[in-house]
Amino acid sequence: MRQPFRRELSNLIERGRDRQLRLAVTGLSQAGKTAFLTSLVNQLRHAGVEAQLDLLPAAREGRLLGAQRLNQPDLGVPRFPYDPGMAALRDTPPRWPEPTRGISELRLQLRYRPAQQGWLSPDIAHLTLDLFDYPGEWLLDLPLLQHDFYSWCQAQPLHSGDQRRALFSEWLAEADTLDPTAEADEAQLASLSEAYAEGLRRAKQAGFSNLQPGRFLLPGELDGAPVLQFFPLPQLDMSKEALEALPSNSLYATLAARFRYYQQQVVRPFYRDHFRRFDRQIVLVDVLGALNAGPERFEDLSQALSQLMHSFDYGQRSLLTRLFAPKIDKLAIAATKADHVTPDQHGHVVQLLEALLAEPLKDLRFANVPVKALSLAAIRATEAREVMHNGKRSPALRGTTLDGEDVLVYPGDVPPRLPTHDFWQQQGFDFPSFRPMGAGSDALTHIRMDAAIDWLIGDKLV
Ligand SMILES: Nc1nc2c(ncn2[C@@H]2O[C@H](COP(=O)(O)OP(=O)(O)OP(=O)(O)O)[C@@H](O)[C@H]2O)c(=O)[nH]1
Ligand SMILES: [Mg+2]
Repeated sequence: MRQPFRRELSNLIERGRDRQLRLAVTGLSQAGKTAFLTSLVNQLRHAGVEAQLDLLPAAREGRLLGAQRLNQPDLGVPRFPYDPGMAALRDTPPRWPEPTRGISELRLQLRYRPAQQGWLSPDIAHLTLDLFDYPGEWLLDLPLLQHDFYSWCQAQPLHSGDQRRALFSEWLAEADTLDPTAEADEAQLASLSEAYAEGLRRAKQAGFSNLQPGRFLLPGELDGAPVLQFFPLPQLDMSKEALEALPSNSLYATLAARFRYYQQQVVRPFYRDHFRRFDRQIVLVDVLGALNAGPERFEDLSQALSQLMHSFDYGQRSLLTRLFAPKIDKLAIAATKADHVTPDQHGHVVQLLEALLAEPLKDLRFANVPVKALSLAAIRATEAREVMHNGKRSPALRGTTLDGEDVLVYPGDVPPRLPTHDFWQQQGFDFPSFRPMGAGSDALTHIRMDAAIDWLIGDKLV
């Protein structure tokens, strides 16, 4: 194809696609996805008026006129509960939006004035943003698609870490003695599956992240269905070939068949319908929460995220992939809830996030995908203050705890690298959970939502 013609065609396609962007908001349970989406809609809806979006040039220059919600493409999927979320935030006292129990979708149309006015360019242009929300627990299942039953069993951290092992102790005591060649006993499978699910629930409660299968934690319409009656086998002393040659009524073959069914009938459709076609991505990580929770859970989060990032297609878009196989060509990684630490610590939070995601970041660099790391608070719950301590000014945070107590705290220093043994020994980091700051009818107050929005969609608003 001749060069000028090719460029022209590419521009045309780019302009066509530009009007629509699918943004993946990725994060494990409680990472802050719903808060991010609620704030995103709120900021963009207030963009033309009182939202504080100075780091987003289109808003700063007064070209971003606002956003409205459109009917989403898939009428079978519930709408993202923006209004209930805002109602909770505007309540007295303000409350956080509810944890997510199922999938919901959202289509936003942004109106803006293009930066450069030519005789062919329109006065007003539109960008449609497709977003969706889901329970973080279900996201944990995406890495399961890369496995067969044998490799899945081996990939589960069943014996690693004292705290984790203790949470699964009842299940492990029986599962460790199972003979994969024995005939499957339905009653035993049902009770062991329930014990495994109970272990996962306890581990989630204790702050662990790397928990599969995710539907065991939040079954939705699958509650009680036999497809959820399986678990990994902790002791596999035989070769894969020998195990796979076992008769279909053996324990191994029965569990493997249920695993396959779960993978193909539950996880694959979820992936196919919602996770395949994205243009941009923001990965939200509750780094500070993990720091608060201790070394074992911190390491567990790092592993869960590394596995997860293999589930997405990254790479520069070519003419063909733009049309037929969209890839994520730009992403942001964000440490959420940055208002849990004083502003002087924000730089360290970003460095720590980069250290936590070191492995996936290497792969992304190799694929030449631009990545920006930042810390943000989608919905602020604290204000930065200064206090006099021993005659010196020190930074502090003022907020209201979930129990309604007004407090002034210094949560501690954030290490700029993966925490050392000494850091964990000193237990140097602690903070309470805060109530969100009330919003009234104004835009929600945030930290660096504008920087995140600019990185993710700013280039489409020129
Ligand atoms: N201080 C502060 N807390 C936040 C912020 N965003 C979220 N949180 C807290 O984190 C909790 C979880 O946030 P959600 O947005 O519900 O998390 P999620 O990723 O949607 O979680 P699931 O729906 O369970 O997957 C909230 O209930 C708040 O307590 C923030 O910007 N600042
Ligand atoms: Mg949610």
